[in-house]
Amino acid sequence: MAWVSTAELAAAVSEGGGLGIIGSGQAPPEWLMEQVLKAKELTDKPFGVNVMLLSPHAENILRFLAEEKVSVVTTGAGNPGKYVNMLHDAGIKVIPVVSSVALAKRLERSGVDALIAEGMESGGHVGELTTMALVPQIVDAVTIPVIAAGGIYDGRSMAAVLMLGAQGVQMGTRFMCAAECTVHNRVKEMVIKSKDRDTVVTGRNTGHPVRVLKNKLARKFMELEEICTPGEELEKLGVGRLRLAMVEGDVEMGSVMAGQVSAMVSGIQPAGLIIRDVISGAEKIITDIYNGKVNLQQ
Ligand code: TUI
Repeated sequence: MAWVSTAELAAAVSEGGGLGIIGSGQAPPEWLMEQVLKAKELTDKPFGVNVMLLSPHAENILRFLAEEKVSVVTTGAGNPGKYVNMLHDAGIKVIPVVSSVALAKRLERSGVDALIAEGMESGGHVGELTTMALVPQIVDAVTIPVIAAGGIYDGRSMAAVLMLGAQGVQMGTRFMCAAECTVHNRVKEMVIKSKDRDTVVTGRNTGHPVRVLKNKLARKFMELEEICTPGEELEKLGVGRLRLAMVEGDVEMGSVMAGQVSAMVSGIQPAGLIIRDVISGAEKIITDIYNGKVNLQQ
């Protein structure tokens, strides 16, 4: 959610009853510092920051976050094990995103507070397993709380992952079209127009597969991958493409990272309303089940 989940969206999510997360991606530390200070002005509620561990700025950003004492740090695209003690000493909860059971177990041993199990339905950097298969495997492998991500859009999907043993959900794509989200309007329009098969995973042979909405850039990647272009060349083509889409609004030559539930987003809604819709939808389904309205016996 780098360049998408800025201070405005994170604060609106926290104000709306969720835990807003600022995405830092590959942004320079100065940009993130500004965002954290802005979020503190916009809300008194707890919020967090996601640190993308492949970023050259990851370590500096983590040191800054320890000084600023944000409530929560989530991490993506790597193993944050060596930073856990520093963040805990600052009173920060550490919740890494994982896409495999092996890393989940390793991180539990490092003392992290919870895990986000993210299936390959999600946007951006993806693993190999779907949410449906990954979440119960991680729930069975660890004793710390598991938050499910990837493919969560509404009360139905939230109820489904709670059934799999998750204790909460992380949602990105639906919040791209939150009223408070500062992403470029052309990106919001593209998400709203998208259909079920409009996302694709590119970059598998760079070792960093990412799910994006299909556009000219994605098609270029697919062509180059077809002729086995070396990973380094593809990496070069990808530099700066996320910001180009999300901030500049170039939805043809930029990288429009979004999850498979993009197809379900049909309009702009305030973040607080999105949260209420998801929670009340899940509550209704679960109440119906416990009241016997869903009867599995013949
Ligand atoms: O991180 C994400 N989503 C992202 S990061 C990103 S920017 C990017 N830039 C260059 C190359 C690739 C991506 C866009 N979207 N989501 C969380 C996530 N983390 N999903 C999967 C993982 C993950 C994958 C492997 C976490 C850990 C991991 O293992 C590393 C290890 O050491 O075993």
